Amino acid sequence: MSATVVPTLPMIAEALPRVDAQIRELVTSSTLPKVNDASSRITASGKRPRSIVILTSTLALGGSLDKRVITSAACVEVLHAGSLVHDDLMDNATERRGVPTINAAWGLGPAVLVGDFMLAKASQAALRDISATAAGHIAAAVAELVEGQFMEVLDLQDRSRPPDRALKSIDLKTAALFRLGCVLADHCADGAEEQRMAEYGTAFGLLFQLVDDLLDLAEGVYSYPYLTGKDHTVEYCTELAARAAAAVPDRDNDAAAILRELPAAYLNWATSLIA
Ligand code: GRG
Repeated sequence: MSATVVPTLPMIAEALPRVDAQIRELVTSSTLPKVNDASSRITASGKRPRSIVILTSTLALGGSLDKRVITSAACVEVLHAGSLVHDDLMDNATERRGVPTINAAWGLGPAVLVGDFMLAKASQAALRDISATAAGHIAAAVAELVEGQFMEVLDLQDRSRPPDRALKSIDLKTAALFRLGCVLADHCADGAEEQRMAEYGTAFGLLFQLVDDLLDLAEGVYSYPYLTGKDHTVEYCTELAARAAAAVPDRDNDAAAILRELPAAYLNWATSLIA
C-alpha cells in the first residue's frame, strides 16, 4: 500500500524508515544468529499498510510520531510477520515476500519457534516502550488471530461454509491487527477515541482481507468472495469503506482527511486490477 496506491503525507513517508529500523532492532535481538537471520528475512520487506494506518491515525488524533508510536507500528508489523511464518508452515508454502519461507529453508520446528520468538519480542517491546495497557491489547489481539486462524483451518475446505462464519474468521485473523493498530494509535495520542478507532480498524481490516481474497479468487478456496460472488463482495467492500470513513473522529486536519480517503482509495486500486 504505497503512495502510488493510496494518498499519504510526507511526515508518514519520513517516519516509515524509523519503523523499519525499530523492526530490525526487534528481530535481531536474539542471542542466536540463525533466529535473527530467519526473522530478519521475513521482516525485510512488506507493504507496511498497518504502519501507514497507525501513523496516520496518530496524526489525525493530534498525536506526534514519537518513540511509542514508532514502537506500536513495529510491534504490529512483527506480530503480522510472525503470524505469516506460522501461516506459511500450516500451508506448506515455499515462498513469501520473494524469499523462501522459513519452513522451506529450515523446516517446521524452526518455523514454529521463529514465529514464537517474534510474538515474544513484540510483547516485550510494548511493555518496555509503550505501556502495560498496550501489551494487554497486544496479547488480546494475538488470541484473536489464533482463533481466526483456527476457524479458517477448520472451514476453508467446507463447501457449505456460511458466509457470516467466513466474515467472523476474517474479523479475527486479519481485522484484529488493524483494530489493534488503531487502538494503539489512540492510546499513544491520548485521543480518547478508542471506540471509533476500533471501528475504523475493524472496517478497514475486513476490507483489506476481502480485497486480498478478491485478488486470489482463482485459487478456489471457500473464501467470502468465492461463497457470495465478486460483485456482492465489491459492494460490501464499498459499504465497509464508507463505514470506516464515518468512524474517523471529527477532526479537521490533513491526516484525518487522508484516513477517511484511504479505504476507498485502496478498494479503487484493487478493483482496477480485477476489472
Ligand atoms: C503467531 C500471531 C500468531 C498467530 C497465529 C497463523 C495465524 C495464527 C494467523 C495468520 C492469519 C493470517 C495469515 C492472516 C492473513 C493476513 C493478510 C491479509 C496477509 C497479507 O498481508 P499484506 O498484504 O502482506 O500486508 P505483506 O507481505 O505486504 O505484509
